[in-house]
Amino acid sequence: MSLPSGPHRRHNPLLDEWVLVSPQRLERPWQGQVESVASEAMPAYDAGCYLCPGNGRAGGRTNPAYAATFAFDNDFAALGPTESEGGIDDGLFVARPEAGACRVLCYSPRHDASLATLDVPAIRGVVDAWAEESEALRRLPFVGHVQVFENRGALMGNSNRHPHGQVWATRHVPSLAARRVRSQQAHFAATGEDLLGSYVARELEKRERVVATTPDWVLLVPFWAVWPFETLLVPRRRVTRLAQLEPGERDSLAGLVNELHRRYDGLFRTPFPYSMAWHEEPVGGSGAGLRLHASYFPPLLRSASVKKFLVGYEMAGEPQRDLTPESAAERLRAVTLA
Ligand code: H2U
Repeated sequence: MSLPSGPHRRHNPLLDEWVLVSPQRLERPWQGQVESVASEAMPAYDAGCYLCPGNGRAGGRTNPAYAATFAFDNDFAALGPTESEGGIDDGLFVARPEAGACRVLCYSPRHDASLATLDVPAIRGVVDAWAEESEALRRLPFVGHVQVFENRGALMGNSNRHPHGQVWATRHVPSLAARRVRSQQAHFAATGEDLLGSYVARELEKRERVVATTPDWVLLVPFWAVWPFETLLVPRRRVTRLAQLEPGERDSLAGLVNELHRRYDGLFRTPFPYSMAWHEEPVGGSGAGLRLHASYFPPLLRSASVKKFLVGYEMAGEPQRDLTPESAAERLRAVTLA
């Protein structure tokens, strides 16, 4: 059995949805198109940045003179610890209050740093901060799920280049996270194996979509990728939370995160925009059949300015892509690392 060379649909077993792949629409071969995008010089410190050390934030708060990572409560939090009053449920109109917490996590005091330029020990500090922030929120009595994520670049709605991510905690497990959990639990109930463990083992045999590996981690373009250069980062040992990672696994994750960012930035020679998310087990479950993983969803398609839009057919029907995940993995592997 081989992959169809023409139009076909691929199943995403984590979200139980399909992506339409139309490889024949790529009329021309890859040109490795690189635009000369003026890369604005970035200062190491920006007096106008609300994330730089010592600077003021909304509401009159001031950042400390931090030297590594720094996390704080989002001054414009989407959620608070106290649920609002009220709620309706008459079958068609359903609205329920939600409680939670929102944190902002600065990866470095340097305004001009990125996960591509920070050294591996500094990125290890970011890995530790992801884990610590998540655990601290999980301990709050009203928290049922924690989402570590990052939006990078103006294309993803973030105009502040200071390297940072966010952590949102909610009482309820959000819709997409709940689907990931349900799929993994169903696979485990049916097979006795964890879905991502089995999937990654098969990918390591095939090697078509693997971008890079370490003794502890596998980085690949998933078979069901929607975004052109979407990647999935999976630990070889089954853990369900960042906090369960051993020191060696954290170091090797830091190295691989750095490599991935250098590959992304090198692809179109531009600071690659993306949304990134860690998928940890919800609070209070058994974790059986689940495996920690991270997703990178980058929108760029052909160059620093040509992005993939999820519009029209995709809003109405299902996501569609022309570039195959196999070609995307090949192109990411081919990036020369400076
Ligand atoms: P982005 O990653 O989307 O740029 O988010 C940065 C967050 O920083 C955003 O959620 C918060 C915004 O609410 N913020 C503060 O908490 N304090 C400020 O003074 C400005 C921005």
